Amino acid sequence: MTDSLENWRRTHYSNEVKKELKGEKVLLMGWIHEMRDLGGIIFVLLRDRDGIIQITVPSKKVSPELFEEIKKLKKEAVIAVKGDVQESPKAPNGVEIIPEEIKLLNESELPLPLDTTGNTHAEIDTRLDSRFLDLRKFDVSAIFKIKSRIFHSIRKFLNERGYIEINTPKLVASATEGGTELFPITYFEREAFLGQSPQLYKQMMMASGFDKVFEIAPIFRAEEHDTLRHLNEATSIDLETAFTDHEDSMKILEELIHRAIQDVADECKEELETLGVDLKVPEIPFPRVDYDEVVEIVNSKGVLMRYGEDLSRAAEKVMGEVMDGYYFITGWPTAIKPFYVMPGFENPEKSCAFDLMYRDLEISSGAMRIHSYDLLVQQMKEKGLNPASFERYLQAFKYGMPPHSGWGVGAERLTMSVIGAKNIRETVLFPRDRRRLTP
Ligand code: AMO
Repeated sequence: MTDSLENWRRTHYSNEVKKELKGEKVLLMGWIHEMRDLGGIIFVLLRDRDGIIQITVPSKKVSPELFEEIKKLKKEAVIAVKGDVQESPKAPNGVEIIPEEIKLLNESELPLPLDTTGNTHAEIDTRLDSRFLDLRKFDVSAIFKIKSRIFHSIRKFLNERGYIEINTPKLVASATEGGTELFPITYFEREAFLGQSPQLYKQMMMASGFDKVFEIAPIFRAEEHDTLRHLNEATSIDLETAFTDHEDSMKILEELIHRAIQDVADECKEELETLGVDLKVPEIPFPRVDYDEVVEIVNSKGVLMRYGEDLSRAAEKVMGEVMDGYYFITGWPTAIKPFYVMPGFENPEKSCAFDLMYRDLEISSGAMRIHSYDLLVQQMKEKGLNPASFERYLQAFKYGMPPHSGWGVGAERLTMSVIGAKNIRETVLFPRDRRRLTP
């Protein structure tokens, strides 16, 4: 089983083998999904990334050696098969392969720790423990094909708009989103942290003159709570644009979400069908609900929310019942938003910050930022932060910082909203949560 692959090169994925290839020779590679040995005939279901194909082995049509070799194959073994395409109305895709040669590339131990057919229900923890096996199921891999399409679509959209993709450090010296949710690490003889957000870096890039930047990268949050919406390592899609305000940032965000969902609807039809998702492309502009109105709505539904409080879980649920789909919450009190958020121009108590929600789930936060050095230092002090520990960041505000705005979208939460997942862990290959650090 350590033979070379010489003369064994894949010609097709299973879903590419169609009736039009009738009579042609093909070479496929994959895993044994199921074996049905009916004595004189064996049916092998070969699974690859994109589907399942039937290999039909009638004892009368293949050599006795090949028949015996195939008979010995076991579930989830890795094989390559060369053969002829034949029409077969009862087989998946209406075709089957009559094998000429088979190569066993590797065996699989049995029993499997997880059923790969999906016929036996498994709890999420069992599935995550053997995630590579879990990912062999089409309803699981479909999620990641969709997530990949979302990233592709976002990159394409932002490239078209002239955004520059950047990479910023994930080993950092200070907090950005309020000091309690950091993972401390040892950085030689100093203390450092895993980055919670590229916030300070993307803002410094505005002082560089890059004008329009985005980054897709991990963020680390030492959240103690174990919920269906929080991860300790998530993927953030961050964007920052110079010479713009929060209204501009909301506009580009809704256009981007609209485009990503449109692309998924157009290009992931099979995956959506596998997941049973009837995806509706949301209309833009998304509704804007002022924070004051949110407080009123929540209280009117019997859930207590005082002015100046963030949305509790119960408040989010109320909003999710009232607002179906994507909507912005605007006009947040300055007091509960991070130090870099611009206070309102008419009423400084109400900030230039917004959140994008999908029903009861927060997908994104963003704002126009403070670009005045003095105001920024004042806001830091008001939030109990020490400006001295932000010296290198603050420097960028002394030498020509343009007005700017931006946002951060949680890629997993966005994916959840697209596929209707209830648990964020479904949208991460190897989730990091309060209890899970392996695999
Ligand atoms: P915020 O902290 O709201 O804002 O994060 C932005 C978005 O990131 C996602 N997110 C998470 N997803 C899963 N698990 C988590 N623990 C988690 N934490 C955050 C959410 C959230 O809306 N610097 C600002 C953004 C900006 O203003 O540009 C920030 O980090 O979808």
